[in-house]
Amino acid sequence: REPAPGAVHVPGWLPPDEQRRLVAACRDWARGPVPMRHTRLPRGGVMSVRTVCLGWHWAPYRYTRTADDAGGGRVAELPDWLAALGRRAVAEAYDDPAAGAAYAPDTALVNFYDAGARMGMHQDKDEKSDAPVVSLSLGDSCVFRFGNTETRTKPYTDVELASGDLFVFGGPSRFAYHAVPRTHPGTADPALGLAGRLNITLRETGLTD
Ligand code: MD3
Ligand code: FE
Repeated sequence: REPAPGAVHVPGWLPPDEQRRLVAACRDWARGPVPMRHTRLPRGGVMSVRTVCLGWHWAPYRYTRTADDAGGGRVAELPDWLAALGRRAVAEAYDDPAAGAAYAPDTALVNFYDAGARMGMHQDKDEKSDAPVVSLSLGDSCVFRFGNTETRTKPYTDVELASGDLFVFGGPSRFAYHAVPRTHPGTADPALGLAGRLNITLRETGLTD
């Protein structure tokens, strides 16, 4: 399903056993070295979502290797198996093995949504690369709002994202505005053992040390 050029939604892409493996990995990453926490915004706000980063730390609005707000620790490495999962995601979403092979994500942002958490309309433009963003959803389903590249308002389309869904945003969709206006608490499969929603995004920062 392609709601816009370059934006491909693959419902149920991750089988249940791989979802459980990813949830377990997220639990591990949430413990540190830089713990999962609410991101503080430069103008004084605090995001309702909690985030842990791998590879590079996203501090609004740039990427660093260390997190100044969490004891100055260096974030954990991005595991090779997760980058490989991203390559497989791009290859399969675009049905293009070459696009998959060329994908070299160097950072992952893991977002956790409790029942009240949401994310306002924004663009992801802190990366110095136009490589696709890969999104994997786990746990509670949510409303994902996919907008346009010009404004943070209409036209947009609302898409339901459920556990195991893959979304790849590349090409003309890479810099589109998007948001998570709400989740649907309690909709996760109890067998997943996750109360809330996790989203993993893989990106290329375009940075080198
Ligand atoms: C479309 N996360 O971390 S994932 C984010 O579900 C973020 O946690 C949301 O937006 C979440 O920045 C949405 C889907 C997503 C991610 C990146 C995109 C959609 C995108 C970049 C460009 C266009
Ligand atoms: Fe985003």
